[in-house]
Amino acid sequence: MSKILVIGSSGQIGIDLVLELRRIHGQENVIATDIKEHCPPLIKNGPFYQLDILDKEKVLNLVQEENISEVYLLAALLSAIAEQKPHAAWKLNMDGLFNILELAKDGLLKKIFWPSSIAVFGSNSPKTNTPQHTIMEPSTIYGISKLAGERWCEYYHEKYGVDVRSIRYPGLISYKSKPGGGTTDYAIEIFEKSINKEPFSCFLSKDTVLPMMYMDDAIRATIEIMEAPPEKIKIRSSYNVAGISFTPEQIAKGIEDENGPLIISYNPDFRQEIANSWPDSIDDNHAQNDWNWNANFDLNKIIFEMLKGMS
Ligand code: NAD
Ligand code: AKB
Repeated sequence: MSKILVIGSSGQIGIDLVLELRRIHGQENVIATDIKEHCPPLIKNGPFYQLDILDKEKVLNLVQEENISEVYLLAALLSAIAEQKPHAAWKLNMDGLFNILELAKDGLLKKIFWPSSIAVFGSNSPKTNTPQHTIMEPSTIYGISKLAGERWCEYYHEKYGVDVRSIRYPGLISYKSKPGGGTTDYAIEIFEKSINKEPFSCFLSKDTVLPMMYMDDAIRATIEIMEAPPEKIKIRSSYNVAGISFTPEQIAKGIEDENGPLIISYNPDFRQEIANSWPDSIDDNHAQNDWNWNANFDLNKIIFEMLKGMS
């Protein structure tokens, strides 16, 4: 039986995704891999290997030895870290993708999932209800790498028939694993501070609106796009998907209503400029029409689930 490979499985999305894929396909059929040596306890219930996505030969060997047919490629440097290490980010985000696209082009993989981000948009894109097709001039190295990756995905699909599927995740909110160094990470840290009754210094201004999504919605979107019949996937760059939009002040108020007072100060740093260049909200009509996408979690539901999950 062919198996599923998750690369970058120990990160924020990887843990939740591996758990859900194993629930659907069986523990032994979903192989978790990460450059980090140790398997996170939550995904110790199935196979795990240390793997560097940039080690092309090792990736090829694993794909052949384990009879892999589907890859979820999650290894990347996110927006804030990528600004600190632009060359390393470009190398990982681009070469990692090429290594997997090439395996699919050579007929070794049937299907690939590769995530893009709302970071593909820039200051010249419409800010509200940012459409699927619009001006895209990202100003971060992360956004540039994601936009280039989207173009390569479409190219490999058009030229070589590679079945690659992608969504532009908004900022994701979850508790099973810590976030990996993005601009939207404040919306997770704030829960930790509220639960520990510690003061929270927010690195974005209180009125910064960003598109966000609860992890359960993101995992469902990922699995739904991968399970959709190929003819339904009309966009082979990456689909806009929307959850909800809120500001630091709005989420702080919602958390206080549930968990009591929070001492919060707003101290914007370099991440403010990144956030300012991103949309306020996303129009995901194409995902809704093509493969029936719809988010379930509003802000109140997210706050409830996060406080429950983290306590
Ligand atoms: P993360 O940083 O939490 O996890 C990435 C994982 O990749 C880490 O466990 C890391 O150890 C691993 N990794 C790093 N270099 C590697 C290498 N050379 N080989 C193998 N593994 C390596 O990131 P995440 O939040 O889980 O994001 C996963 C993907 O989703 C990324 O492509 C990211 O751009 C995208 N995305 C995430 C969000 C979000 O809010 N989390 C939003 C939009 C897009
Ligand atoms: C980040 O902030 O870098 C990510 C993203 C929106 O891609 N959460």
